[in-house]
Amino acid sequence: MPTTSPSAAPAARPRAVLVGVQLPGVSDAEHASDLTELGRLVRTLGFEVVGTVTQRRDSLAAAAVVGEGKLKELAGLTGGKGVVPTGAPEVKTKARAKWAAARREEAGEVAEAPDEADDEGETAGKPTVVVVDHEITPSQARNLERATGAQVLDRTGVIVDIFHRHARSREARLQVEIARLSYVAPRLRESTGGKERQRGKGSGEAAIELDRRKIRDRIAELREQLAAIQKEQDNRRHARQDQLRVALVGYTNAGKSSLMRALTGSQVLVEDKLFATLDTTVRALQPETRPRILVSDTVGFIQKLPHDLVASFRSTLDEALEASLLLYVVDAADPTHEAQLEVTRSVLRDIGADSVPSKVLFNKVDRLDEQAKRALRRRHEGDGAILLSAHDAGDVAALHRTIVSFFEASMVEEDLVVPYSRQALLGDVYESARVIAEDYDESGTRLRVRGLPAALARLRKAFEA
Ligand SMILES: Nc1nc2c(ncn2[C@@H]2O[C@H](COP(=O)(O)OP(=O)(O)OP(=O)(O)O)[C@@H](O)[C@H]2O)c(=O)[nH]1
Ligand SMILES: [Mg+2]
Repeated sequence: MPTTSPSAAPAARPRAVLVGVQLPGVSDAEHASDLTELGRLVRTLGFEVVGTVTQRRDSLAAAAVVGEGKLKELAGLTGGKGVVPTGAPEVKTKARAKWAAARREEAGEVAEAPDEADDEGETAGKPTVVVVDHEITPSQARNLERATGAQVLDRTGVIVDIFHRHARSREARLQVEIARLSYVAPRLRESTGGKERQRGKGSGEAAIELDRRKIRDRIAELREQLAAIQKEQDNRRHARQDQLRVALVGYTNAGKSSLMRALTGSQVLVEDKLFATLDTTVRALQPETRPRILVSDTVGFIQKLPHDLVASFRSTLDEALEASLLLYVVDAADPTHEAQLEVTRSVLRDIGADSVPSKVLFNKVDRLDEQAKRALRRRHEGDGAILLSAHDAGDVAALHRTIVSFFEASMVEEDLVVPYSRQALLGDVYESARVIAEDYDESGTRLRVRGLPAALARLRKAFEA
């Protein structure tokens, strides 16, 4: 067997093969774009995609996702035997052992991508990871692992791992950890099934039960911590309630954070990676307006986002729910952008944010030629959609004006009298509304102000108290 020289090994990234089943009702184009997206997810995890195995089937094969013939083809790539051994002990590979060990680690780091250098020799150069574009059962995963000799991940597993790596804030970390443990727990029992059978009933089973109980306890503990943090954040959000707020929402990698930077001058992370942002950031629109407008950047969406993950990011999305204006950011240069917009709409519908006024922003138009731009403009004529590039200062300034005029339209003008006994509240008035004229008489400071009805109502109440 050829061996790679040690000097070449450290630079090499682990190789992965993608597996997709084209189910009835899924068009060729949809199937292809699903796999393209899976490839981007897998590369975001740091793997190199070296092949794709697809099959048209009525349903996923119960044993190992794909049929026997395809399984052989897949195993040919990874260097496995290509058959599912019935009742035989689990195939032991280094990748598999590492994977299992990491999965069993109660709350530690996620499985590292297998180190290429370790797998030199019989599997040198061969892909060590198989990624299936569907949610698969633990037994399908185990069978695939046995047949291919590779580590097997499904779409959910990949997304959970990306989230785990990208989570920065304490809240995001807690959310991801809960989702990850929920994903791991049911798989734990099955993935160690081979060992269990080998030893017979007894120690193996007890150990797994212990692991699972530990995981359940850990999840409960994390949920408590999360609840405490979220209570704090709810309070903070509540305090921002009657402020002017706009949220950037949309598919992952659409350019939300880039627009956030351009609109607010903040240094939020922008990366050509999926799920670069997992935390909500709130900053004031720049140049600042009176009253000021707050902009929030949010976590991106993706098709087939696992339900657990949606649930764990619920509080992050509450930010969107409470905005007065939602900007749906779309990557116009992505051929599947219409489908991506639909995913965004459906997630927001699910959380009840579809009644919030919104505008669609077709971003990255600098990457479109004139013809494509014209077609896009024609398709969205009259629906109020905006074509722009986050990298174009003129476009960003125009968006700034659009946001300001949206809020202007919902603001009203009123007179407010701030009694002399309440002058300390003047600062609050200047924060929450725009003061057009100021005068003084015996009752107090008389102000002509412009602001959102809710903000003015709150101020008036404060003066009376
Ligand atoms: N050419 C071009 N690239 C853009 C534009 N806007 C964003 N990008 C690039 O698209 C990639 C993703 O941008 P982000 O702003 O991180 O996207 P996001 O929506 O915040 O992504 P997530 O946080 O991963 O959901 C980066 O490489 C950006 O530089 C644009 O208008 N034109
Ligand atoms: Mg982002």
